Amino acid sequence: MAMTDGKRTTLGVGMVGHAFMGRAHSHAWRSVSAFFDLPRVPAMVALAGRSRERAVAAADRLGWRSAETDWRELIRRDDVDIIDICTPGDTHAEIAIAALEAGKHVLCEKPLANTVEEAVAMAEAAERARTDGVRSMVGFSYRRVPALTLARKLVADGRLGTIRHVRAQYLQDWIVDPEFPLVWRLDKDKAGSGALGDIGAHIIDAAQFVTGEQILGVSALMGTFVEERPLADASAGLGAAPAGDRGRGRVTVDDAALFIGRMSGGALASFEATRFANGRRNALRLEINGSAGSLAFDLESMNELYFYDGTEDSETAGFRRILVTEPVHPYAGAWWPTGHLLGYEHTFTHQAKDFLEAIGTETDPSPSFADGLQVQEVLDAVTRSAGRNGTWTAVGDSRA
Ligand code: SOE
Repeated sequence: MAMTDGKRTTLGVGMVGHAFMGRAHSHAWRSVSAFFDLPRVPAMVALAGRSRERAVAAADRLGWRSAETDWRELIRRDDVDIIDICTPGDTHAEIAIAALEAGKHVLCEKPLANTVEEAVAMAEAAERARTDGVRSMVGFSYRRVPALTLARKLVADGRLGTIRHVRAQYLQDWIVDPEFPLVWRLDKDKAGSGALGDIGAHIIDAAQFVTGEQILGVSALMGTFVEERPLADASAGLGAAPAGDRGRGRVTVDDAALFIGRMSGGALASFEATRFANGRRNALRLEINGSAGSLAFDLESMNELYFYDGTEDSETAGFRRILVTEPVHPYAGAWWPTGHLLGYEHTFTHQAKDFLEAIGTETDPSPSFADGLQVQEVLDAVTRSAGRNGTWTAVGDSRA
């Protein structure tokens, strides 16, 4: 139930999970109304986590008013209007569908689900709830990097002409050490897949978001370089501490996934998602070449966008660096004076802002669960292609 806080109407948020993503989302809910003028402001009502002790400590530290040990309690509460799902993928479908059926707006971390079947059920539940004004969105937070939002605008404005090539990479190296423990992100039952779903999903979404085109078909290779690792505390995440001596277990997901694809506008695309790019900590890179120009972006320098305008005089033409911190740039004007940089956490604040705005203005937020399902279908096509030595696989034909 929306409540009035001073002049503005608040929306109660209940967040499930409080690890890496829970911390990032908490930061966003805490800061969003201080920087953006919103039709509805969030109230951080309650956080849910399985262990009471950890949930209470996390709620206290991250700024939540209360803690629950069962997500169902969040859904039952009248003071919770939004359910924010920050748990591993194996729980997304159950929580999201229950929340939507209870009339709560839902923000769900990516990838939307662990399987296409789950994603279909979620998209259907979202569509049913939508007719009652209940909103849902999937958390592809990198759409809210100002440089990538600007990249999309430049493509839409025709500054690149016809898109010929998309080159997308998401390079990390946090499990290069074979002694890095077997955290949940390396467990197929929990995570659905490895590098593919966790970071490949981001470049699939980013490439489609920026170009406005969809991936139609793929040929893929996937690999797991380290097949056994020390057992760890199952809830441990990125940067987990050494596991101690609990024995070893099997890695059941991919360490790396590579694929080529054809885009709906005719562009040829390549994608590489890996956790074994030694020295590359968190490099989401996108280069797009069009008939009239090119764009290049690297998340490790996330305030910059490189633009090549092929219509310029060849004497002075060349890639130029746009520092995406001007008031005219997406989201940037709400923060600091020109040239004062933004970071990873701001993308989640922008995501919260866009979601609250959509709820407040009764419009559909983007990316929708249907968009999340489409990315899930690309992930599924990649997995099926890799299982058949790279055989060309159309996206979406598993449901045909
Ligand atoms: C969250 O958006 C996320 O995809 C994490 O799940 C990845 O592990 C991280 O490295 C990028 O962000």
